[in-house]
Amino acid sequence: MKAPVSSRWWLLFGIIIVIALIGTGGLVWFTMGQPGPTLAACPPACPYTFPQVPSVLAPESVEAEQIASLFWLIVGIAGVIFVLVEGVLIWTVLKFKNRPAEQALQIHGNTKLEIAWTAAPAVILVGVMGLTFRTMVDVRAPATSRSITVNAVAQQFWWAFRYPEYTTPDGSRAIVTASELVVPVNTVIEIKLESKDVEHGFWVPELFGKMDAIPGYLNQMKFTPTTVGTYYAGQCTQYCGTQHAQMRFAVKVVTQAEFDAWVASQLEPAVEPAAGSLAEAGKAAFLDARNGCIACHVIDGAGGVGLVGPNLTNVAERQFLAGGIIANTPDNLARWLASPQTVKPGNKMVLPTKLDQPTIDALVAYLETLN
Ligand code: HEC
Ligand SMILES: [Cu+2]
Repeated sequence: MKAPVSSRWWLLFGIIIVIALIGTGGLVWFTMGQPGPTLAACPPACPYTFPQVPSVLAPESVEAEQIASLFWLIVGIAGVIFVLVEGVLIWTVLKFKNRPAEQALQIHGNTKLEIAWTAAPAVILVGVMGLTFRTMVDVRAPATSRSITVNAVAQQFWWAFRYPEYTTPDGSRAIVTASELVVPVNTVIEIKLESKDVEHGFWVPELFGKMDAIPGYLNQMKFTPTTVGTYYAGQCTQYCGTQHAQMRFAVKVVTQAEFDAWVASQLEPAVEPAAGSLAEAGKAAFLDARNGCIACHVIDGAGGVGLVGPNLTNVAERQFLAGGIIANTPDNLARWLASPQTVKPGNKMVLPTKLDQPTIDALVAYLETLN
């Protein structure tokens, strides 16, 4: 004679479930309400907000579409199995539920059943593995249509994008941007992924699967964007140091005509600041070795040798600065130059001296002309 499950146990079970739900919900609500360190200072240094929350379930490229389809197929298979197993379970519970004064039938194993429930999952898993391998091959298949190559270079704590095929007529300079990858729609974008220091991860959920940037090793991947517009949010996905979470980047998908115009404007030589202007003083400050800029940055046509920091040749054309964390406005630029370590603690821009306000104003005026 077996005792039925006591109602006290049901009560305890219910209480645990309710506490778990309230706890999780409360935690999510609490963390969502908390401003991060950058937000606390906002405004004026408001972080850049991407128009769209990243999602693998909103694919906007041929490859992301293939990955999402695979996901839904596996969810479908798992769903059918779930319904079958739970159905049989509920059916058994109801049909064979404990009735008073009844001796249960004693069964010791059933070879056919054992084989069946070992073989069936194995067959299903091998099938899922096959589908996965096929998708992995598909998303990495060599481009059969028009393609462009971009070197994506990761470093603590920002991304550089170099377009080796788009150079000035004399071939002396290729397009280089930071934190912002601009690509034409319906074109295969071949990414050559490198890292300058530690391991980083390259990922835009709407556009392609995750891939690591490994020092000393060239990883390759591709994506074919299908929708014009939005800045898709990218994020470093391998912990790489203090500012890993603020190592963001964006992909902007434009029409071919817009892309051509962008290329042309990126390759134009910098406009020389007018004599006696504030921008001219800024250029002098940039080139002044005491301020350190030229040790880490390059502005084509002006100077600089360093490759530690982003190429600033067309910095005014970018939507945001410092790994996609602050909008590119004159105010934010001034805050950045006044104290890069306050805006992004631990980043690799360490100034040899603190800049005074007139120098900052001049530098901002100069950097704003670089478009
Ligand atoms: C020790 C090297 C170093 C020095 C010196 C330095 N920078 Fe930087 N700079 C960096 C690095 C690294 C970053 C990227 C920081 C990040 O996002 O993590 C950066 C970012 C920037 C940015 C934002 C660019 C972008 O696209 O995100 C600007 C603008 C800038 N620096 C201007 C200057 C100016 C002007 C000076 C001189 C007063 C200067 N920097 C001196 C290393 C340096
Ligand atoms: Cu990183």
